[in-house]
Amino acid sequence: MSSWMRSRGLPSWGRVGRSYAAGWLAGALGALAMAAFAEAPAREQPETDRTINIVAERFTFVPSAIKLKYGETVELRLRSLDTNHGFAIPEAGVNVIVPKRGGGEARILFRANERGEFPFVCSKACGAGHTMMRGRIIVE
Ligand SMILES: [Cu+2]
Repeated sequence: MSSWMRSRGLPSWGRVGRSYAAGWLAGALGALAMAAFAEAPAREQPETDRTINIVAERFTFVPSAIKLKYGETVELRLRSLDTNHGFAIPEAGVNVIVPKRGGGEARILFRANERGEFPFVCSKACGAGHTMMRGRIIVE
């Protein structure tokens, strides 16, 4: 069992989709309108450049500092070694449940289309150290 979620903030598929639509419209207005139309690919999930596995366990995420290159697209796969946790990237509008041990993984597509640091936190109360359970994505 896994849950897919598209982030809605800046580093997100939503942004990718709008950029792509804008590019397609510009092409359709040009001399190669028919060619652009014929070659417009189906809207599928873009391929990811790599997968990053993240393990959640009271009260850490490992790794807790994830460096990405500007422009790359990654799939974050999260699994828990104990109880249910949450994984939220507030600035990207991401918030998913990381199912308890044996319950599968949560998957998130993240496009690094903005430089900077994007903190992430556990968003599901998981015990005494819950508020210390955090990390950051660094887009360089
Ligand atoms: Cu927690």
